[in-house]
Amino acid sequence: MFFTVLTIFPEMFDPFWAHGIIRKAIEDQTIFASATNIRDYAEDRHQVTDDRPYGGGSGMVMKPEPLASAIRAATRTVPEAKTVLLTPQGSVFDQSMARELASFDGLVLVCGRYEGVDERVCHDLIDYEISTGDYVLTGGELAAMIVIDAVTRLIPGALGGEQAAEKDSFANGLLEHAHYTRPRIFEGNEVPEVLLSGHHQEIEKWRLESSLMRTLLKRSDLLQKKDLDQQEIEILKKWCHQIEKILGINDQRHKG
Ligand code: 4GX
Repeated sequence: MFFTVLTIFPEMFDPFWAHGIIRKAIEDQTIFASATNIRDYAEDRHQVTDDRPYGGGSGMVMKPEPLASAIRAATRTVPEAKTVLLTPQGSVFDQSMARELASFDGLVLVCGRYEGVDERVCHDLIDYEISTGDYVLTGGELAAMIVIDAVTRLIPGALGGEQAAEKDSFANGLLEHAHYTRPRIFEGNEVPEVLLSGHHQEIEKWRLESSLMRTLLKRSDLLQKKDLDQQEIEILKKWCHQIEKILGINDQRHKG
């Protein structure tokens, strides 16, 4: 996968490329990453990348010419690459979008600053408009890092041998189960007994129940979207039954 970032602050990406899974993926040539300064494509003496908005008002707009030249240069280098603009106006980024983007050979990520980008550039040269969430950043750089990070870990070989992208949150539409490590007792709190038992089938069942419970309590919207399998339905029905029993007993008390 080729990531090309277009930004007026390419140095923001130096520490991002230099750590952890991203660094390893670059070293292993699982990904190829670069950040290009849009200013390098400005033709005027002062290398200006912004201008005042037509119609007036405060703030500045990214000039179309340098940005268009930068995008064209990037897509000439990786012709199969898709272009992505990071903007609050985009579709909200999620794991399924990360999977879709991971299927391409290259991504050109355009980071806007100021009030935004001239509309004609968006219209003609951008394949995907993506928002990382409903809040306002000072520029698209952090959003581009989020997209690159989430996409990279889905590329085969990016995560170490035993780790696998299929096992974690959202791979199956559920939040991850609770995790524990040593010591067995921490500040008076014990690790659930079953995890010490070595009984793999029981452990898997406990983990599924933990996943389902956390998703139900913290993100019930995810459960509503999910296509539940038979085992998951059985667990939810069991809880439902238990809750109905408790409510039934309480009802009796109020009547009686
Ligand atoms: N998820 N911003 C981009 C400038 C801008 C505005 C319009 C292009 C079009 C953001 C987000 C985000 C703030 C980055 C405005 N560029 N990006 N910037 N949320 O808030 O991705």
